[in-house]
Amino acid sequence: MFGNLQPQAPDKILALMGEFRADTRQGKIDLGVGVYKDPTGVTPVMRAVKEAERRIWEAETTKAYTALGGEPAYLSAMSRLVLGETLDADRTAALSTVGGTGAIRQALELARIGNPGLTLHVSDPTWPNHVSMARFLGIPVAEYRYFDEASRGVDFEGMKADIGRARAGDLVLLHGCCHNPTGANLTADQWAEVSAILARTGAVPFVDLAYQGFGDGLDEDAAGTRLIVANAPEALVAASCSKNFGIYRERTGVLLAKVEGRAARDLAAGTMAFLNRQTYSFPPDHGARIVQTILDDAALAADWRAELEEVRLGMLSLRRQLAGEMRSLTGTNRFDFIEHHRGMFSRLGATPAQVQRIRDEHAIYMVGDSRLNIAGLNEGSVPVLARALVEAGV
Ligand code: PLP
Ligand code: TYF
Repeated sequence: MFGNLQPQAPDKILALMGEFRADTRQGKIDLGVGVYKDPTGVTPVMRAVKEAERRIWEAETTKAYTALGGEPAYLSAMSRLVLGETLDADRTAALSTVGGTGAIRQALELARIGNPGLTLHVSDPTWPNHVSMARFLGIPVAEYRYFDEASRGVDFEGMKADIGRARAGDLVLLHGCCHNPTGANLTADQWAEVSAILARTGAVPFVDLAYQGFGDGLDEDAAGTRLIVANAPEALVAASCSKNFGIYRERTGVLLAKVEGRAARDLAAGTMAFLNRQTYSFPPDHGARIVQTILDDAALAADWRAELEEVRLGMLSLRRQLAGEMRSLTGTNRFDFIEHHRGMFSRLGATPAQVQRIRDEHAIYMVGDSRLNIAGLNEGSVPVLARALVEAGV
């Protein structure tokens, strides 16, 4: 049996983490994996998370199983964080999942039960796991145009033409904010246009919201998601708490399914809990409890929001500094897109050979497609990166 196993292609981003660790050069810079780092290079535990953990530890009297679909208080707190005022609780089923990835996996499984013939439409490019999970499940994947290599913005005409070809019952995956890997995002008007196209075709929006609070603010980053979910008769949202709560390893996420009414909601919720049972039974509790403790306590929530805002503003300031540095080194505004992109990532548009050269000559690690993690920089390393980019002829 096990003789039949084939080696699996490694995840390039995770492989890069290993290569960076193995590099013994002084002053090496990790701009690879999408994990937030503060200016000292540390991925901190947020203050509110520490405090919530203390309270949980003190109050917790049992480790008995919770609920198959997750704790209702967590589900309701996350539904409100994601959908805000637009939440229609009568029509929204929620599921606690193993991170945002678990929510994506369960969303694909749920959609496939609903429509076994569906195609998943993803942006070109997208987070590699979107494609690999769909393929693993045997779901056909179609790419829609998204990134405009010339402007490093969104090729919106191409995107509209391609998603316009999705059939009724297909899933169209949209990054809610902070597009991974490009950093290029839709404007509010463009979200509205996408929503109208989906309404015309009957394709179902599936929003991956992994960086709420990392772009323009918590509500701002959810605005596109809220609009598209409010306008669609049916929609899926996979939200991750890994980044905005900094609880990566706790594996905390939520799947929201907006459906046609109360009966459909109960049916969807039952099917979603069933999917948890078929995959890993009860979802992990600790991260969900942290998130719920924070969101349901006004003072803790305010402190969390303030710290998240510092993180967001820090990344924006690094974007500005890098764009400015590139302006003065190149004498052009070719790199201003770095300032316009949002979230942790920007795709620079360097060739694989240039990315490799920058790694070899400067020990600066970016993903092969020239995605860089802005949070891997600090004020001191921005000029180092800028010089390396210019030297490599990017
Ligand atoms: N979706 C995107 C676009 C991501 O970048 C990530 C990052 O890890 C995830 C989903 C899933 O995050 P996690 O499963 O760690 O919560
Ligand atoms: O894109 C990233 O870097 C993050 C982290 O298999 C990540 O989303 C990368 C690859 C992976 C899991 C998480």
